[in-house]
Parts: sequence; structure tokens; C-alpha cells
Amino acid sequence: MTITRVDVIITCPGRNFVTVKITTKDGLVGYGDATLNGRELAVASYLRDHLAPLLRERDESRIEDIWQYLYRGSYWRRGPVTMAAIAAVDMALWDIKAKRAQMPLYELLGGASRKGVRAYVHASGWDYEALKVAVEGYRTQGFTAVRVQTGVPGLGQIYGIAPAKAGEKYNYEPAKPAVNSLGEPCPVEEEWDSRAYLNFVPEIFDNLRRDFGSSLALLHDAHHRLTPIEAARLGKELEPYDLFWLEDATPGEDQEAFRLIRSHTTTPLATGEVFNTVFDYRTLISERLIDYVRSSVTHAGGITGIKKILSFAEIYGVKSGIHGPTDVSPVGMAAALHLDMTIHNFGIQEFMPHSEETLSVFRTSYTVADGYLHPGDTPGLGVDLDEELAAASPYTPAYLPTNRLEDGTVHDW
Ligand code: CS2
Ligand code: MG
Repeated sequence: MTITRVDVIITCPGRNFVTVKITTKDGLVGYGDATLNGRELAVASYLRDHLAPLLRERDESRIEDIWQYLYRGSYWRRGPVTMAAIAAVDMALWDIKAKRAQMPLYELLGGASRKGVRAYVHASGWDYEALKVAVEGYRTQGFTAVRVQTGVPGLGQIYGIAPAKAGEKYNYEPAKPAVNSLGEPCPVEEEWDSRAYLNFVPEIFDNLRRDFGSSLALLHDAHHRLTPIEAARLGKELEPYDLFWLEDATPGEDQEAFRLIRSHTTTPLATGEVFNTVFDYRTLISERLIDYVRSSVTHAGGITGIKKILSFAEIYGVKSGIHGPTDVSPVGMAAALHLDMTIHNFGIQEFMPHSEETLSVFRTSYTVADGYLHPGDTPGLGVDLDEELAAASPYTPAYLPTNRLEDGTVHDW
């Protein structure tokens, strides 16, 4: 068959999402997620202006060839915009292939290697007491792994902490709509102080182990803010608390920094949510400097792209920890779940539940029970898009926050 239409759908049911919809001559439809938080329109243009014209009339069954044509054949390779656009096309083509085969995608990718996908959720709070309530809430729901983040005394709003009152709602939304003095959209600015953070965090983990015992898996995200020696110190000080992983300790582009961190600590390390290709991981994986690969299917070239990363990782015993925040759409989340079901080196899946508003536009067939997710057995990815509802929620500019030190210097994140 051939591709007859490529539509790009931008919608904001609670937050922005960019979705590609590919239609074949015989009327099959596939969806792919192209959401790049705070840079949504750049990917939408890449898809609409540069990829859609290349795809029409092409044989939609040739997924690997189309991936290589868009990646290798375009001269300008890699980068988040390019790889999110390729990812969306790739997901949509896998969706169509599995619908044609009348199978849930995980069957086509090799079949189930496990009963379900173990997930970790985000618990946060301004102080330990609020965090404790959030962790208890997730434990009651049956989750066995939680990422824990708290405010830091002396600092105001910091990233990753739910603004809601303890016990109300555990999630935070990464991107925020804000405007500058000219009324133009701009990022919110937050404060940062690594020393205050480093001096405070171990106490939080001490409390958590005291209150929740040893079996709960605890994860923590440093959001690329530390220097290698600070990350080494944190990893070492957290060793008694047996973390599942310490995530994004240092800025992503410096792969060699992990040699220093690794030589000082046995705390497991995860990184890669800002990476787009296997080349971003070459040193990290081949030197066994990390334990978990954090890319999302959406930002790493789709199922075809992330499979290349995970197959490389498998040789070195490095596992998956696929990125699953709310800025990955339900389509991107479904793609992750199908893959998680099949690969051998599955580690854990991040799960930040989408809002009811988002799920009214994206109708999913994946399920969650007792801390496990399951992609469901609907043919394809198992996500339908209500286009009328989508059209009723137009794009609203929103950015991830940025952060500065006390003296005003822009800090890594
Ligand atoms: C976070 C995300 O899920 C995570 O681990 O780091 O909130 C991330 O910052 C956002 O997805 C960025 O868009
Ligand atoms: Mg992260």
C-alpha cells in the first residue's frame, strides 16, 4: 500500500501535544507522538514542511527503509527536533503495520517477555511530611517504585515538586505558561543552589528508609545540575539508602564525566532523557558507565531508533528506563509500553499519569494495576485520537522553567 495523507495535529488538552497522523490508500490510520516540550512548533513545521512531502506515495510497510531515508538520507542528522519528527513517523508506521496484522504491536515486536511493565511514579513534596503523604498514596495504589523529590530549605520553587497541597495531587506539570514584561511567552525562572541541595538530600532518604523500610524502590533525579565531583559525593552519600537509580547527575553532553562519578560510587546511574541517538550513549554504554538508558521513544527516533540504542545496551548489561513524563503523549507512552513488553533488557518504565483532559482526547487502551502497566491487546499501538475534541483545545505557549544561582548566573539543567 502507499501513504496518501500525512496530517500534523497540534492540541492542548491540559498541555501541548504534537501528533502525526498517517493515512494509507486503503484507509488505515497510524498515530505518532512528536511532542518536544517547549519547542512543539519547530517539530510540527519539520513534519509538515519537510517530511510530509517526502512520505506521500511511499510504501508504508518499509519502516526501516523510511527511517534510514529520513535519518541517513537527509544530510542533517540527529538533534531533538529532527529525531522527534522521525520518531512520530516511525511510530505511526508501526501502528499501521500492527493494525494491518491485527495484532497489538508488542506481538509484532517479538511477543511478551514478561507479564507486565513495572512502573515508577513521581512522589514529591515541599518538605518531607508532604513527600511522605505522596509516597504513601502511591504505595496504597500498589506501586513498588517511586521517584522522590523535595523542596530544599532556603530555595523557593524548584523543578519537579508538585505545587498541590499534600495529599491532593501528586503530579507536577513540567511546562508552564508565563509571559515577560512585553506579554511574550517565556520560561519561569527558578533558583538553584547545589550546596544547599547536597547538604539536604541525604536526610530525606534517611527518613524514607526509616518510614518505608527496605523493599520500596527509590529513585531520584538531579536534573543535570551537579558537577562530576558533586555527583560523586551525592552517589556516595546515598549508598546506604540503596537507590534504584540516581538520574541525570551531570549535564548530558559530557559523557566522560561519568568516568569520575562511576569511580567513586556504587549508586546505580541513569541518564539520557535528552539524548536522541545511540551515538549519544557510545562511551556511556561501552564503558559501562551507566546502568539505565533514559531516552523516550518520542525523542530518540521512534521504535526503530530506540531499539538500536537498547540492543547496543543489551550487550553491555545496561537496562531500559524509558522516559515517560506527561510531555510524552499517550501515543508515545503506548509505544514505550509495547517495547517494554518485548525487550530482554527491560529495567523499569517511568509513569506520570496524564490528566483526564488529556485522556479524553487520546483514548488509550493501556491499563495500570498493582504497580504494573500493560499495553493492552488492541491492534496497533492502541491509542485513538478524538480529532474534534483535539481541535477544540488549540496550542498554548508554555516553556520548561530555567534556573539561576543567587548571583543571577544561569545554571545547568
Ligand atoms: C523529568 C521530566 O521525567 C523526568 O525524569 O526529568 O520532567 C523532564 O524534565 C521533562 O520531561 C522535560 O520535558
Ligand atoms: Mg528526568
